[in-house]
Parts: sequence; structure tokens; C-alpha cells
Amino acid sequence: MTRILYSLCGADRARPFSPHCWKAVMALSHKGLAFEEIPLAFTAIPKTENGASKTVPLLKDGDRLVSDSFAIALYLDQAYPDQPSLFKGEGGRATARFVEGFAQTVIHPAVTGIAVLNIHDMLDPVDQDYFRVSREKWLGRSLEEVTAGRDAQIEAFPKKLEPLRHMLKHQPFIGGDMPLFADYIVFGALQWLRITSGSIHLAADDPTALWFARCLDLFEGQARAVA
Ligand SMILES: N[C@@H](CCC(=O)N[C@@H](CS)C(=O)NCC(=O)O)C(=O)O
Repeated sequence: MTRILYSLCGADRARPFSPHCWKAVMALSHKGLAFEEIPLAFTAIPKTENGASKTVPLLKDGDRLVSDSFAIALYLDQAYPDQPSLFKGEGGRATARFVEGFAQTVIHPAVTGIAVLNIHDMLDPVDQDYFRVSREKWLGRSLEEVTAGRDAQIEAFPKKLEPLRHMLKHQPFIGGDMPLFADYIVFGALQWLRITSGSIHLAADDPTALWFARCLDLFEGQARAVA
């Protein structure tokens, strides 16, 4: 069976960087499922699979198409119940939604403040135009105006991970002794920051940096191999 994950890249196809796509990559590996990753340019997404989705990740599993990273994880757990679970039950699914909220409302805006111009510069010219227009509309400011606050965002970044740091006093992963999808949600955000800005902007001995390194080591270091 052909299993394809459409993800997102800039001019360099070997450096897919989307936080949501990294969640799906880690979820597929957690389930032990083989897949081919096809990184797309922003402007190629609506032309793929007959316009099945405006966003990636988009998973094609046989004749099934699933978009949205959380929906992909739910689908994988339901379709492959004999493989390691991504949620470990109803409580895990519900808690992962809270973690998704933390990632998207606290970490993602910070990453945008730090890396938005880096992301722009990674893209092909046609995508740069699309990215600038769509993001400036969304942010209500020019990319350069957002980037003017970059140093302050970098300084403020470690504090934003305080909830994760608190948790790590008690357990090595959000999932407990082993990672679950909730870990991959936060991991995806930091992997996005790492690939686009070249750093996670955390001290090497920060417990959150050590947790991130443990995630990079998973699945034979597949995420570490992309830098
Ligand atoms: N809620 C979705 C969000 C997906 C999303 O926003 N993906 C971005 C890439 S990180 C995208 O495809 N954007 C297309 C665009 O901006 O045109 C998920 O979790 O998968």
C-alpha cells in the first residue's frame, strides 16, 4: 500500500519545516508505519490531490485522504489499533487538545516573532510573494516590523516553556515514561523554530532543551537529520 504524507518545504526540499507536518511525521513513525514524504511549496498545496486541502499535512493512506495534524493522529490510532497508541485513550486525546492549545497560542506566536523573515527567505520567489501577502494580512504588520521585535522575542522565549519545564520535574515526556502525540505537538513547534532560525534559543542544559534532544533522538534520529 502506498502511504504518502504531503508536507511543506521552501526552496530546499530536504528541509521540510512545518510544525504541523512534523507532528504527522512523528505520529507515523510512532505507529511504525512506512510512508513517503512529499514536501510541497506553499503555492503547490491547493493543486495537490485535486485540491483536497488548503493546508498540509495531508495524508494519503491507500484511497483515504486525511488533512489536519490532529485528525491524522486520531485516524492513525483508529485505523491501526494494534500499533503503539498515540493517545492511550480518551483522557490522552482530551489532554492533547490542551497541549495543542498551548502550542498554538503560546509557542507558535513566539516562533513567528522570531522566525517569520527566516521562513520568507527560505522560500522560492513565487512562494515569497504569497507568504508575504498572506502573513502581513494575518499579522497586520510587515514582516520587517514583526522582525524588529525579534531580539525581545528570543529573550522572552525560554519563559514561555515554563509549563513544560514544570512537568519535566516529574516525568521525561508529556506522555509519561514514553512520548505520545502531545509530545509531538510541542516538538513540532520547536523543530519549526530549529529548522527555520537555526536554533531553539534555549540553554543547552535547560530541561526543555534536553527533552527536545530526547525527541530528536527518537526513531533513529530522523528529525535530527533535518537541520
Ligand atoms: N490545523 C492544521 C493547520 C495546518 C496548517 O496551517 N498548515 C500550514 C503549514 S504549517 C499550511 O499548510 N499553510 C498553507 C498556507 O498558508 O497557504 C493542522 O494541525 O494540520
